[in-house]
Amino acid sequence: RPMADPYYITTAIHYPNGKPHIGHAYETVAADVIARFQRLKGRDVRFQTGTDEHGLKMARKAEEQGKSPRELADEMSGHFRDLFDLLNISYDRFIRTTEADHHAASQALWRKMEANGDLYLDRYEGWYSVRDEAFYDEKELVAGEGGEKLSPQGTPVEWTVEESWFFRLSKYQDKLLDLYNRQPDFIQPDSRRNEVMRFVEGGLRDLSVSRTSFDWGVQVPGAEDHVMYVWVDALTNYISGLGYPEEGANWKYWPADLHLIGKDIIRFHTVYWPAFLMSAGVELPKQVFGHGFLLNRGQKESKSLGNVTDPTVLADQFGVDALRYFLMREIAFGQDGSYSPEAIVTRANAELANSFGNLAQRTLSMIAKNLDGKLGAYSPEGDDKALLTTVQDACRETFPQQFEKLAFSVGIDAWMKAVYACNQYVDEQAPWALKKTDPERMRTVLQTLFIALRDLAIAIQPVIPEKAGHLLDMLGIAEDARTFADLADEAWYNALIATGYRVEPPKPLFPRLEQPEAPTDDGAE
Ligand code: ME8
Repeated sequence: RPMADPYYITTAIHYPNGKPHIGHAYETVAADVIARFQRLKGRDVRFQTGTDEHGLKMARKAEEQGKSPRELADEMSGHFRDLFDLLNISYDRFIRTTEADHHAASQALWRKMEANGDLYLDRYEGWYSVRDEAFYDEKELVAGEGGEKLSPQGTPVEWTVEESWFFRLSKYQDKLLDLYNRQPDFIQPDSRRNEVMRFVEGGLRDLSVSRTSFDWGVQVPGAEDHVMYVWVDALTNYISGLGYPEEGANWKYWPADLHLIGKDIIRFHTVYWPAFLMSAGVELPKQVFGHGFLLNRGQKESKSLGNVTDPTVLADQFGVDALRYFLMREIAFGQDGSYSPEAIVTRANAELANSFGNLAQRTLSMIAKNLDGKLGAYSPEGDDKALLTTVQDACRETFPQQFEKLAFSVGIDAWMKAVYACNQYVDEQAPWALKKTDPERMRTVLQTLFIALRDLAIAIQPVIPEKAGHLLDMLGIAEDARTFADLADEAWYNALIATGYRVEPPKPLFPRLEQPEAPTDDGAE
C-alpha cells in the first residue's frame, strides 16, 4: 500500500476557566466527525484538541476561587478531557499550554519573529477585554445599555497602560490581503472571509504581544518580567503539538489541513496567526473554518439567564450518538443554530429509532427468524437493484462529497433519504407476507436490505461511531473492512456467506426516547 496522505485537523483550545459547555462539545464533535471521515477515506489523520490555560482570564478566575491558576487549570482541563472521552472524541493529542514542550515551542517561535526584526519594545495604552483576551481600538467599541464601553463581542473592556513588546502586524497587511486573494478558501465560509478582508483593508496596527502586570504565561525569552500575550502562545499550540521547532516524526502533518474554530475568534486565526507564521518562516495552514454558534432555544447560554446546560447531562440523558447525530444533522454547518432537549428527542426518535434503527431491527430479526440467520446466494431483480443504486449513490457519492465540503447536514439528509427508501421498499415488498406465498422472493428482499444496511452503516460511522459499529458487528463486517474504499468491494457479500456467517437475533440500536416536558412560558419576563 502507498503511504497514506497526512491530514491534520485541530479545534480551538478551550479556556478551562470553567466547565465545558455545549459550544465546546459542538466544535469538538464536528472536528471528530471530520477526523473519522478522513480516516475512513484512507488519510493518515492527526487530530489535536486541548486547553488554553494562560492569561488574565484564568489568573483572575483562579484568584476569585482562592486557587492557583495551575490548580484551576488542572481541575477544569480534566473536565474537558472527561467530556471528550465520553463523547468518543478520537483525538491524537490533548495539548495543555502549561506543558513544558509548549513553552519551549512558543519561545522558539518568538525568537524567530524577533530575529526577523518584527518585535520591538514600547508602551501599550488602550482597551483590553479580559473575557475575550483581546485588545480593541476605540473605534471598535460599542456602547452598553448604561452607556458603558463594551467590546464588539459585548464584553467589558478596561483601560490598560503598560510596557509591552509589539509585533509589526502593520508590515503584513498587504501580504495577508494577497493571501486571501490568492487562496480564497483559506478562510471559510465566505461570510467570514469578507469580514476579515474588510478588517484588514481598514488598516492593521502593530499588536501588543506581551504583558508585565501579571506572570501567568509563557516567559518572553530575554525579558524576564514579560509574559507572552496569551493568544501568541495559544496559537502556537498547533505547531508545538507536532514537536516544533524540531521537525521530527510528526512534522509531516504540517501545514494543517484545517483549523476548526468558532466565528468569534476568526481574526486571531486568519490575521495574527498567519502573520506570526510568515514572520517566523513557517508554512501557513491550508484552511481556517469559522463555524457558527450554538444557542439554547435561540438564546446565548449565560449564568444570568440560568440556561447553561452541561453537555455531559445531555449525553447521559439521550445517548452520546443521539447527541452527536443531532448536532451534525440539525444545524447547517457554518451558521448559528439552536438546540433544546425536545428537538434532540424529536430528531433522534424520528430518524434514528423509528427509521434507521427500525430498519436494521426488522431486517435482522426476519433474517434470524425466517431464514434461520442464513443469507445464501443473491440474485436480485429490478426493484432490488434500484434500491441498492439509490443507497449506493447516497452513501458512496453524495454523503462523502458533502462531508468533504463540511456540509454535514446535507450529507446526512441524503443518507436519511436512502434510509427512507429502504423502509418504503420493506413496506412495499412486505417480506412477512412473502414468507408463505414466495419464500425465495422473501429471501431476496431480506438480502437486498442486508446489503443496503452495510452501505448505510459504513457511511454514517463518522457521525455515530458506536452505534454504526454495533450494527456492522451484527452484519458480520470485519473491523478492517469498514472504510469508504471497502464500499467499492463488490465481492464482500459472497465472501461473507462463504464463511457460513449467521445473523443472530438483533439487539435494538436506538431506544425510543421519552419526550421531556417542554418548559412553559409562565412567569417568564
Ligand atoms: O476562544 N457555540 O476558547 P473558548 C459554538 N481559548 N461554539 C462556541 C460557542 C457556542 N455557543 N461558544 C464558544 C477560546 N464556542 C480560546 C481559543 S485557539 C488558539 C484559542 C467555540 O473556550 C469558540 O468559538 O472561549 C472557540 O472556537 C471554542 O469554542 C473555544 O472557546
